[in-house]
Amino acid sequence: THAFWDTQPVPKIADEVEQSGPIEFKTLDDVRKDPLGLPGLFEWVEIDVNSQTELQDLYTLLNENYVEDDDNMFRFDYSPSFLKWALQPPHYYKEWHIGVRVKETKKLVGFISAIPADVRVEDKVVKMVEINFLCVHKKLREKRLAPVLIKEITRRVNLKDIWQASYTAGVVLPRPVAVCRYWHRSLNPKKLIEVGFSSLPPKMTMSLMIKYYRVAEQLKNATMRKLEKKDCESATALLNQYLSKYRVAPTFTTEEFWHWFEPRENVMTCYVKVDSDNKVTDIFSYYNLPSSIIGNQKHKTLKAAFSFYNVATTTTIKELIDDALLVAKKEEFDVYNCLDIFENDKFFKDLKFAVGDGNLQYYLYNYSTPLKHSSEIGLVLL
Ligand code: YNC
Ligand code: MG
Repeated sequence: THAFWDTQPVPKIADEVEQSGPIEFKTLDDVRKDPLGLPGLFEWVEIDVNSQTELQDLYTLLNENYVEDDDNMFRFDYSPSFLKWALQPPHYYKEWHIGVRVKETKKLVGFISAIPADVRVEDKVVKMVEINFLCVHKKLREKRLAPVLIKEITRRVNLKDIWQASYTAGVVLPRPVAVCRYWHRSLNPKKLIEVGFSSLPPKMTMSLMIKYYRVAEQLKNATMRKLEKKDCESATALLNQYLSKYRVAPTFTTEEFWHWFEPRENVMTCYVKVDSDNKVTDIFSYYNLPSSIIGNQKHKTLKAAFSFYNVATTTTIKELIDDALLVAKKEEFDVYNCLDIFENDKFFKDLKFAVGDGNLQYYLYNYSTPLKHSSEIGLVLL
């Protein structure tokens, strides 16, 4: 049982869901106007990510306390510039960047965020938020602070007349819309073995391993280049068209598209191919999310690229991602990670991806819809 989740508008694990739609209907009159109560030692704050010191506080909280793998060997290390980008898309609200500080010392010990997004579920575009970066300091775990953070962000989102949310988590809660898996493509096998991310199979030598994972030297799509502002209208149209074939997928305005895909050093890489009329025909993109390597003397950081949105029309998805691997290798990534959403399982085997351990669940808040296969999901959350 789930003392908190059983009180929330989400389907029960055992419910039969056949139709899509909201679970409960409320109006602004039903929403409390004052913040949830916090234990007396703590206070609510808004984190202003445009302030260097507040951004640094958030960075440090997450760097020391955010998501780890099941064996506690690696912990996500979202950079300050990544966090600024992730939290400030068009029409973001600063009051949705919620912190909890210790009153006396002002130490930041909790955080949760929401950003606005239009996500289509089956045939309906739903105005919702994406929830991310829920974090409670390690010393304050299992004291039921997380439900307070979730209820407070829900209240602040509801105050803007928004009643649905999407989020992903490694834990199983009531109730997943899809159960997905990461696959990993080694780019720097020697380092991945040294840090315990991968292991040398029996009868394999390090030099054979290095040779096996070598990437091409030339782009398969020789004319691919970085996305530029002038590509935006055409690229947005191409991406929205492509996303229309998935059961759960966002829709992007041109403005949102540019925010999410504009090349940003050490944050976002996006390449496009254009035809003779300057129309974008193919896109690959990935974001830069390193992990801290916990307790390794030689290596402190694992440099990981995470596949974002890709569209292939004049090439195959396999050749397109092969090009992404080449660029990621040039940018000195150690590994390229990719969920089994979209049509991604078409290229895993050929491009030498290996399946990861642990699932990533997709969720919707206050919206029920039948369970989806991972390949029906067209949404990437950071
Ligand atoms: C989780 N990840 O089940 P029950 S993902 C949601 N998402 O409730 P306590 C979670 N709920 O089962 P702790 C959750 N993890 O009793 C736990 N829960 O009903 C539930 N880790 O609370 C859990 N970040 O405070 C239980 O647990 C209750 O101290 C227990 O805190 C949890 O960002 C956490 O993995 C995750 O920092 C904060 O462990 C802490 O353990 C931590 O006693 C490392 O909480 C970092 C980490 C989570 C990353 C993410 C998405 C979050 C989605 C939250 C749900 C949003 C709902 C929609 C809201 C807007 C609605 C509108 C409109
Ligand atoms: Mg707690």
